[in-house]
Amino acid sequence: MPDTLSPDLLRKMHAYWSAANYLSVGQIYLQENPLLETALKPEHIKPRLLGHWGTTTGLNFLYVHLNRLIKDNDLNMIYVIGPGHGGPGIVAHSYLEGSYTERYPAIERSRNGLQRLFRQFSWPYGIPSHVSPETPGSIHEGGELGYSLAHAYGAAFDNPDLIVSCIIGDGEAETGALATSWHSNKFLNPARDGAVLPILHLNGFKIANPTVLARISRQELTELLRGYGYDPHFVEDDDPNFVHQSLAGTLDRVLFQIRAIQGAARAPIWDKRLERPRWPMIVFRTPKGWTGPKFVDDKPVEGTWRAHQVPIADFKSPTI
Ligand SMILES: Cc1ncc(C[n+]2csc(CCOP(=O)(O)OP(=O)(O)O)c2C)c(N)n1
Ligand SMILES: [Mg+2]
Repeated sequence: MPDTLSPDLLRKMHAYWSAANYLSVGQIYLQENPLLETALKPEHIKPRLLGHWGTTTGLNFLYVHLNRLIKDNDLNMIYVIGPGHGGPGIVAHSYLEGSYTERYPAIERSRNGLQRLFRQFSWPYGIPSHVSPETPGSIHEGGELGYSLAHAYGAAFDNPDLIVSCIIGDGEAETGALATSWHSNKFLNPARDGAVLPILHLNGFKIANPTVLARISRQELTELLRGYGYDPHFVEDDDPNFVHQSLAGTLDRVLFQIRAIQGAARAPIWDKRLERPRWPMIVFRTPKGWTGPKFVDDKPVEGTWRAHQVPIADFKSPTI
């Protein structure tokens, strides 16, 4: 099958993802030297480190790809994320897009602005480490995991032109609220309502533990999701180049499926069959803390529970 992304677009999207990831790490760690123009010193690092790296790079990846889909197809789409603790990533995108500076002119698009952007994160009188009302474009802050999918369906009802992409953490998926929200597809009318595209972020862990959905076989997970009434598409690997093409192709296919379901339901035919459609969804299986340090003090970090918050936390006794 031919690649969905041209080499030039792939390069640009990868660069955008890398920039968003850099801005995310910078917010978590740096109080000085935002462009790393001089060698990193302990005093450049914030004294109290707080933030969530583990979920952020995956969320950043999905954000860039959904933007490509929106631009290519002129979509009306919103982005609902269960793991709102990936706050630095969303702030990074808002800054890259220019909205952050438009709303907060002191956070300029310059070295000084970057320093302020980094410093304010998780800082007294600054901004919280989660997506919050201060984040441009944010319409609701959660905190308690479990409600992303219910909100996504709520946004889609009676909104026929809207597609709601909804990122669900695999830990979040273990909450009662989320586990029942899968069934909301039974209430979605493809003629009158918009669409919801659930994306299960299967990064394997929730804080310090593995997740159930990452420990069952792929067949069992497929059967579970089909049992909820979905058609799951798997995008999985740790090689960004492969995942870029795989996700881009998958997003094109699920959009085609959504449009086919809606097109059939909205066609002006008096005797159309009233069968409940099987809506597409995506299982996005990439490592927790993707692109971060593989090992710290001889212990594996990328792809493990250790990547959940700050992957390197102890700068008082560096071993390298
Ligand atoms: C109901 C609820 N329980 C516990 C927490 C604390 N908490 C914050 S992040 C997190 C792990 C989330 O794991 P997952 O959904 O897999 O997101 P990931 O960071 O792995 O992308 C937990 C348990 C919470 N916010 N809400
Ligand atoms: Mg997880």
